[in-house]
Parts: sequence; C-alpha cells; structure tokens
Amino acid sequence: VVVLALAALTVAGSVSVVTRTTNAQAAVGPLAAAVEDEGADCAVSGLPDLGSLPTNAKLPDPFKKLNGATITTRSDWRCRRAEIRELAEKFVFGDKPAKPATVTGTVSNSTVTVNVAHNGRSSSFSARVELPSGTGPFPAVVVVGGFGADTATIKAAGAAVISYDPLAVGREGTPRNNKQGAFYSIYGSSSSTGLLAAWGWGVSRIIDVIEQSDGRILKADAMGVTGCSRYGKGAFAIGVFDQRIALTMPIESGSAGVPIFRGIPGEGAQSLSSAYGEQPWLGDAFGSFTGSPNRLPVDTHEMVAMVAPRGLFIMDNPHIANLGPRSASVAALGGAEVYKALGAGDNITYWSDVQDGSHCANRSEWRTPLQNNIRKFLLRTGNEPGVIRISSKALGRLADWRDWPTPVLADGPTTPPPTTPPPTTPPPTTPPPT
Ligand code: MCU
Repeated sequence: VVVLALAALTVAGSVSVVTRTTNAQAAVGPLAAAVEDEGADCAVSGLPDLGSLPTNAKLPDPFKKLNGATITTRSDWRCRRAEIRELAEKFVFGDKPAKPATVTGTVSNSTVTVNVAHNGRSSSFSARVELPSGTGPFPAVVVVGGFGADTATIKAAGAAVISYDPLAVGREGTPRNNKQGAFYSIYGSSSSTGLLAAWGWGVSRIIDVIEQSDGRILKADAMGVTGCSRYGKGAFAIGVFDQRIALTMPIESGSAGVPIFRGIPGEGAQSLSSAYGEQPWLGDAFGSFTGSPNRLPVDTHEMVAMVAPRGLFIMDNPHIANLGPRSASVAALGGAEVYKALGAGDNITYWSDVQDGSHCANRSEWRTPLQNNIRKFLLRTGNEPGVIRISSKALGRLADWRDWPTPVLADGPTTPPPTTPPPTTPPPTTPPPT
C-alpha cells in the first residue's frame, strides 16, 4: 500500500489559505462555485483543429495555456480551466450546453421534478429523494444509477440521496446518429454530445430546480455526486462540468472515466475503441482518437484538475485490470498536482486499497473516508485532509507520464470575486441658478 499524505507535500500554509479565503466560522468554506461554469466569461482562443494536433506521448501540461505560456498565479487557473473545458468538450465529451431558456420544477420530501424548454422543444424527468433523519434543509448526494453507492452511509452522515436515472436523460443502446432521452429531445437525436455530458446536463438542471426552490428541503450549495462503473464515468463527468457540485465521488469508473486515455501499456484496461463503441458515452469527436490517444490535447488528469479546488473522492478497485486502476492512479496523481498548486492538495482523495475484488461491492474501507468527505464538503462540519492511498497492486507512476513541472503559483484567490461593472456615476446635479 502506498499512502501519500498530500498535506505533507503541499506548500506549508496553503490549506489555511483555502479556509481563510472563505468562511472563518466553518471548518471549510464553500469551495463550490455559485454558478455551473464560472469561467464562462473567459475568452478562449487558439483551440487547435483536429488536423493539426501534435503527437505527445506524455500527459499534456495542465498549467500551459493554449498560447504556450505557463500560468503564474492561482487566479490564472480560472481561465486556463476554461481552456481545458473547451478542449474536453471539443475532443472528448461533446458540447454540454448551458442552462436552457426555461427550467422549472418542484422539490418535495420524495421527488425532484424537472421541466425544460428551449428553442420550441421541451422535456421532463424526475428523481426520487430520500431524506436523512433530522431537520432540513439538507445537503444532497446525487446517486447516478441504482447500484454501487453506499447510500446508507450517505444518509447516516446527514445528506439526502437523490436517485438519478441517467438513462431518462441519455439512453444507452442507441446508435450515435439516433440518440434518445430528455437531453436529445431538446438538442436533437443527431447531437454529437455523448451520454456522459448529457447526464451531466440533467444533473445541472436538477441543481437549477433546487436553487430555484424555497430552499427548505435541499441545499443547492451543498451537492455531491457519486455512482459506480458506467455511472462512475457519469459521476466524474457530472462533477467536472458543474462547478456548483461540492463533492465528486466516482467509483470504479474504468475507461471513459478517470483512467488516462493514453493508458498504461499492457495494463489490460478496456480499450478506447471498446469503450467508445459499447455505448455513446463519449462524444462523437472522440472517435478520431481511439487508436491514437497521444494526439489528444487533453487527458483525464486535467478533468481531475477541473474539479479543483472542490472535493474529489475517487474510489477504485485494484483487482480488475479491465478497469485500468493503474491508469486511474496516474490521472489522480497528475490532477493532484493542480490541487497542490492551488493550495488545495487536501481536497482530493484517491483510494484503491481495498480487499473485495468484486466490481461495485459495498466496501467497509470507504465508509470512513466517505463520511469524512461528506462532513468536510457538504455539511462543512469537518476538515479531515484527503489522502492518496493506492494499492501496491495497481500503482501508476506519474513521473513516467509527465515532462512538465508543477509551478509554484503566486498567491491569489483560486476563485476571484465576480467582476462587477464599474458603477455608472450619475451626472452631478447642479442646483438651479437662483
Ligand atoms: C466499468 O464500467 C463499465 C464498462 O466500461 C463496460 O465495458 C461494462 O460493460 O460495464 C461496466 C459497468 O458499467 O458495469 C456495471
């Protein structure tokens, strides 16, 4: 077992930077953003074209901007992240559209309903809610799909469970040119957006509805997401693409989830062509890369980084090579470099040191870290540091995969305050001549 205490590797004092910039009363302030995409105003230019992508056997440098310059301050991360988002949408997941023109719905003790209308089309879906004991409003964890998540521990920790059926939003089993579900009813069955981004769009609309509710049952600013296997791929993409999500917890996600696309040779992970072909999980554009991942200008360590500085708890299974757990550990270690550079190294946990070899098992090893993560990022009653705990059976080496250093980023808020336009001063009123 390899246990790396990220706190020890982090620049001294950086943890308190995160807590101090937020809420001095709470153990951890709200690290999640108030909006789905808080880099939406960044002017991203210089996105490469498919035809001109260089080959790079190493993981792309998360700190290097499209213009070739390396970021130097923590606040530079905001718009660098926006570049990564654009790359991830263009070449991997497909476009995840912003909030549609109309989103309405209801929140009750048992259900969240969502109605969406956009460009003359509409669709609806709903999700079951189970509240923990006690008095609300409650934080909530969206459980994607019906298995593999420890819902008993989530509720015992004090968070509600929102059972989300992603297949209502993006169905499996359809050809790429005839995608179905609430997302595709709005954006068209020939949309090139893959199911994972569509599933993310659905969860973002659930959060919209909770945000618009009176806030007496569920708290929109204390949302988590989890799911196992294909729904672990979903949980990961959902957290990557909505910065309102405070805690992202993919379980045993496999190819098209956390593992680096470049992939550790010989590991035995599900191949990219298999994952791309099995279901339209990834966007159609990814089809160009299944045989040449070294041409991808982005890899999953940067999706890990897109979650920073928010809570991320990656659970993996070292006993099933098909899940690519070594390749997943490299993604986590690579993304953790961004967490560290932002002074948030304590906010990521990667845990593959587990006994039971079966896929999506209920595991006692994850109960305490799950509880700790919920307390820290959703209830904000705890501040247990994250831990990188990689099974020696499935350890990848980041050093083999990077040719870039981790810069020391100058202090500055990781999330700068929204820029308010300068106040328009009314013309001075001259008293009428007497
Ligand atoms: C690990 O997730 C997937 C895997 O990618 C698929 O190839 C397989 O069919 O299903 C796995 C899964 O979702 O299992 C529940």
